[in-house]
Amino acid sequence: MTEKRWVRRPEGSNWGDFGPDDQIGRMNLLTPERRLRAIREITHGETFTLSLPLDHPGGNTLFEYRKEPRFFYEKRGPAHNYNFRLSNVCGCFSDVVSDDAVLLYTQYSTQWDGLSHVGQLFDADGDGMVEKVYYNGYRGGIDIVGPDDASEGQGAKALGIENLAVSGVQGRGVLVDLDARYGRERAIVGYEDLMRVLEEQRSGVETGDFLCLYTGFADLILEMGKQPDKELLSSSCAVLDGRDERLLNWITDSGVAAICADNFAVEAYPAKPGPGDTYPGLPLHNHCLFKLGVHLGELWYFADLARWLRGHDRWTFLLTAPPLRLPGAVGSPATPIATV
Ligand code: UVW
Repeated sequence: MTEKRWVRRPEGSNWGDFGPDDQIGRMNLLTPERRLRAIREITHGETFTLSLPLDHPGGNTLFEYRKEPRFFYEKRGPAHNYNFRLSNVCGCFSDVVSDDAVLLYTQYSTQWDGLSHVGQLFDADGDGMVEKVYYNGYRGGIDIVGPDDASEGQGAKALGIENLAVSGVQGRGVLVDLDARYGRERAIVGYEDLMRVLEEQRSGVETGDFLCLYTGFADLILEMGKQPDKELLSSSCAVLDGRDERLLNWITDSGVAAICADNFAVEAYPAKPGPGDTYPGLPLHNHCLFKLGVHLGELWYFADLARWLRGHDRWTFLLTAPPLRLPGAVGSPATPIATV
């Protein structure tokens, strides 16, 4: 077993609790017993896809650097990768074959944020020097590297999304219907608000659950038909208040394995200013990804599932949501499935 990577861990973090080399955080809570409990949620055998088509929202989104998938032609011998005649290989072959080449921004649409997605400038050695640090003390420039770093290769050598893929992302989902409460109105949802909705639903959240927030945002995206109105999107539907300490403490205490929402960032972005001279611009990401190893699902699609659950007066289901097993990726598209 290796030494831990830090001398001081961030206040309120669980670094080291799942071991010094842990790379999946609270997904460790998905034990066989909890999966069996989740499977017992299946009463009708019906499934719902919780993904948008991955070419949505369409065009440039709120995060302009993320672009929609681009298919391109690649040379394949004398022809290219679509409608390739296998007679190019042997004259007697009658087959035509198409292969894809796609430039995919992994966090453009329905996705998982990996634990290497958001870190902090933090003094993990306790020597007064801040460094780029991620969950469990993994370092930017050493474990998560880019073209500006001296180390070879790019991407996440640690905390890559492939760790999540092999961990078996399956457990009990609890849907919180914020859409029913707030509709399209912009609402910054804090602890009290969330508790009120859970209470109205008569829903409880248990250790190892996936907290799924239905706000109606993905429905709005679909209605926009790949012509996203950025102004409208950034002023619509509910988002969590990442500056609400009571909400953050509840996330810690609730034991949720992950939080999944149908909006861009789960939380309000940009968030309200924080205390001090420097503070996290994404306080809920800081709390979840950096401190607790709680993965965040974003731009999921919940409308059909929500309608069914509401009609059956229940809010729980089996959730199966592996990311791509793409080594080194800091996030991944996902096609989550709910089974009821
Ligand atoms: C950000 O960088 C804000 O990303 P996301 O919301 O996808 O986690």
